[in-house]
Amino acid sequence: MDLIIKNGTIVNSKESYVADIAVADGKIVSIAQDIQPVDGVKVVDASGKLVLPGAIDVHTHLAMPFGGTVSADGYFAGTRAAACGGTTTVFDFALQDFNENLVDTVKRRDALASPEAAVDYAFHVGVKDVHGDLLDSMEEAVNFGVPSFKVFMVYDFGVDDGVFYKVLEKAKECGGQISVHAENKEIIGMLTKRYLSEGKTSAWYHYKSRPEFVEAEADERAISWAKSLNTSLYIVHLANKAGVEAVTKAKDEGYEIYSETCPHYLHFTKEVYKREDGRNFVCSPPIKGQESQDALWEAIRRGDIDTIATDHCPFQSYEKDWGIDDFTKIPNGCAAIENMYPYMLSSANEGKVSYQKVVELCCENPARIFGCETKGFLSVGKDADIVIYDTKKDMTITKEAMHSDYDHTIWEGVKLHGYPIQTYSRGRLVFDNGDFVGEAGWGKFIKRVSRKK
Ligand code: DUC
Ligand code: ZN
Ligand code: ZN
Repeated sequence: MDLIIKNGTIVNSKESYVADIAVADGKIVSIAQDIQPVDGVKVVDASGKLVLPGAIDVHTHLAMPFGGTVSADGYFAGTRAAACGGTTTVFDFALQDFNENLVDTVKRRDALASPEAAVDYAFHVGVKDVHGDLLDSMEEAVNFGVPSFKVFMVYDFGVDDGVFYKVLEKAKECGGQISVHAENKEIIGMLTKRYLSEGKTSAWYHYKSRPEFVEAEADERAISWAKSLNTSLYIVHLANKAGVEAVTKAKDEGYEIYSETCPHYLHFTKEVYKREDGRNFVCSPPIKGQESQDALWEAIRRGDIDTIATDHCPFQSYEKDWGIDDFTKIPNGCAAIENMYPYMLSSANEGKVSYQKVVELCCENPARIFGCETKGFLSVGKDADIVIYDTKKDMTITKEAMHSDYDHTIWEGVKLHGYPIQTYSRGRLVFDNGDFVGEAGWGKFIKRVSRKK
């Protein structure tokens, strides 16, 4: 035995109770009342504190070439910040090159991540080319322990409807889980051209060119294809009310449709795009109106949102400034990797949802949907990815207090009630009272099980 966390309130999605947790060799080996330490075991008193599973952020873009630059957090900075926000597993998107086997895509990105990661990590593969036998390499990726793929309906690396459908069919056959970034590319293109030609170039027109229906229509279309194949589909960063309704309807009809939303859609509204610093909030899909935000919170409470993840993709101020006079030149993306779990837990502390619900959304459901068998739950045999949370510690988010490499954050000044005080990654302390105490290279590549297992 290496570590005992004593007297904390253990929170899983279905129950919470006071007990001790014992850890050996990175695993939880006992959860019981009054576990007695043996010589040399570190004992941490968690009386009055919550003891939570580490969060799993299934949506990040680290060191991502995008928008004419590369996102500001690489694998070390991003996972360091994750650890400091209680996130102990980070999923990144490995985007396929044209003509590249999908296992090679994973290996190419893993060569960057492996020496740098401070917490455990996994990949989804962003698919863009399925010609020849590349489609079959989806099955190779599943067998390699990477059973999840993403298609984009927008961007120059997006796929057309036919390719998306083929990918869905193949995933059904080989046990893959498909995620989709759903927005209507044609309408965005047309509206963008129109606004630019009218001299409407501020960040507000980023929202105006991608309003609610642009996302909803794509959600509905993507869901209808998954339904036609009776296969599963996971909608990333769901941000609009009509899309939520489409997900609810599909779930009610018995289809395996999952949805994820992100903290920025739950906290901010489209009004941020009218601010002088509106460009800093530019991400896609854009943040929507109050009605959509309310619908997201209601869907969380009903169980129609399955996961919270970040879409963490920060850029530096000078890069955001490229779009001062032209919203199309603003690199899309914002920071959140260190804020997701504290923000959701603070929402629980304020009574918006329960702590158990937050653990379900941020830990248990991501582990279940994406096949992380050893993560997301505090029970004997699981990895000792553990967060100690002080419900009484107040925190105001500032760029200085965060642990990323970005130079600004959209979360600046947001007040949280309660905050993580320690994070353990497989039993190793990686965050201690405000400080990162982990190391690059500690994080392991997590191979996962497929839906067909
Ligand atoms: N949206 C963003 O805002 N950034 C990264 C990729 C994406 O889909
Ligand atoms: Zn996206
Ligand atoms: Zn994304």
